[in-house]
Amino acid sequence: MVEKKQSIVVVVDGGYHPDTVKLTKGIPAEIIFKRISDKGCVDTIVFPKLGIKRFLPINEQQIFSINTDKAGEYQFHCGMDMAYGKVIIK
Ligand SMILES: [Cu+2]
Repeated sequence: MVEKKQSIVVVVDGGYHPDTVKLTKGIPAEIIFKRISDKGCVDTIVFPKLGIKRFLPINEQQIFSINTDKAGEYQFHCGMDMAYGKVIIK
């Protein structure tokens, strides 16, 4: 059996690019957030349903491991709830 892993980079520059991350259920996944701009208030990222709130240092990669055992949708947003993205697991 081949060990597979999903790895998606999201660039943060005042918004999220891409703002929708699609993951395949059951395959280990990581999302790498890379903030490249100090525009706006995207220095903090929040995944409300997952209880995650993390600072994104500028020009550094922050890796989030995502549990893909269950299908679902997880919204994420900036520290002030203004910029949005979502993770879809299916
Ligand atoms: Cu904001």
